[in-house]
Parts: sequence; C-alpha cells; structure tokens
Amino acid sequence: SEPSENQKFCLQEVLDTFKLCLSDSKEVYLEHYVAGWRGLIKFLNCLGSVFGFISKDAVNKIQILVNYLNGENGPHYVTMQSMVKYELENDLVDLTKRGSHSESGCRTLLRLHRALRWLELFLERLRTSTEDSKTSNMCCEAYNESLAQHHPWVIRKAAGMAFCVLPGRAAFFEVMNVGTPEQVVAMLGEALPLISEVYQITEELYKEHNMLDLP
Ligand code: 1PX
Repeated sequence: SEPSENQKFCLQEVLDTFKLCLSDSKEVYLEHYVAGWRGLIKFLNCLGSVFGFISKDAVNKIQILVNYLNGENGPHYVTMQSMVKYELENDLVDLTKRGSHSESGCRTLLRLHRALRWLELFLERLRTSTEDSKTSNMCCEAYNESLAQHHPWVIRKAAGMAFCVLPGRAAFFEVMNVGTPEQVVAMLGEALPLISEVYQITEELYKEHNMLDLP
C-alpha cells in the first residue's frame, strides 16, 4: 500500500501501548511507557512545526530514558519501581538541587509524568466537549491546571502561543484517525481510565519516596 498510508498516525495504537504498561503486580514498564510517549509525539508532529520546541524537549527526555534502558544497567530500568529503587540506593538522584545527577532517570521521568497529567485533563475535556468547543481553550485549561505550575513564565508564554494555533475540534479529531467523532469519544472513554491508572501509580510511587519536586 501507499507509504503515506503506512505512516498515517492512529491514536488507537498509541493508547494500546499504554495498556501494555502495567504488569500484573501494577508495576509500570518503562519500555511501553516510553513507546506511548513516542506515539504521542508523532501526533504532535502532525500538528505542525510550531510544536517543535515541545516535541524536542519530550524526545530529548525519552532518549535519556531509552539510553538507560539500553545501557549496561538496563535491567534495573525495566520498571519505574525498579528504576527508583536502583537510583535511590546508589545515590544517582539529585534530591534537592541540581548536581552531578541532573539527568537521572527519576527526574527525567517526573517531567513526563507531569505532562501525562496534562494529557489526562486535556483528553477528558475533549471527550466531554461539544461541536463548538475550542481545542485551544481545552488545552490551555488543562495546561494551567497541571504543567504550567512547574514551568517558568517564558515557557508558559510560548506554550500559550502554540495552543492558539491548534486546529479546531473537527480537524483535531481527524488527525487522531480513529473514525467518527462518536468513535473518538468512545475511544477516549476507554483510554482515559488506563492513562489515569498509570498516572496514579506513578504519582504514588514518587510521593512514597518524597520525589515529587525533584530539581
Ligand atoms: C489526542 C491528543 C494527543 C496529544 C498528544 C500531544 C503530546 C504532547 C507531548 C507533550 C510533552 C511535553 C513534555 C514536557 C516536559 C516538560 O515539562 N519539560 C520542561 C521542564 O524540563 P526541564 O528538563 O527543564 O526540567 C521544559 O522546560 C519544557 C519545555 C518545552 C515546553 C513544554 C510545553 C508543554 C505543553 C504541553 C502541551 C502540548 C500541547 C499539545 C497540543 C495537542
């Protein structure tokens, strides 16, 4: 078939990778977590180059985690739980101020974790939106309730400008490539509990180890 067809983004596939994230004992597999983010970034890239500075940062963070996964200590990075244990036990995390471990797996993952909360809030708004809802408003509200609280003014400003050029709801649903708006809504209803569970488990893990504010 056409190459363009093969490259066509499909949100369902992305959400399926988030399904693979949880082990039977509710540990989070880093490999699938990272794959989920990769898919989301592909989606972001479909929306245009204005989002380049966002996807660049996300790709950079994903790469840091992938390097750990593929590195000599890779077996310690199979799940978030094993990563946290390994990095903490070996003093590989800057806990209060940035030092020699400014790119630890723990602090890097925390940034993506905060972004996952944004995603959860945004998708919930999309799910319950109506035809005349504005994606830029939904995105902005979700951002202000989550990630914005961790970003300096310059980043918030740049993010706000990027949100303004988001496509409208209908075009946005089309890029998702799921089907009719009703099918999109149904898929979101299925996906959200999953994303939310992965978020909650990560949040608990970080809270338990007092790591929600890693520099
Ligand atoms: C069906 C909808 C799917 C939408 C998928 C969109 C995927 C978006 C992926 C966003 C990933 C953002 C990661 C941001 C991580 C972060 O907070 N980094 C900052 C802190 O890192 P540091 O190492 O310095 O401590 C960093 O400063 C960030 C810089 C880039 C700007 C981040 C703006 C984030 C806006 C998130 C909303 C994305 C809007 C997409 C619209 C659909």
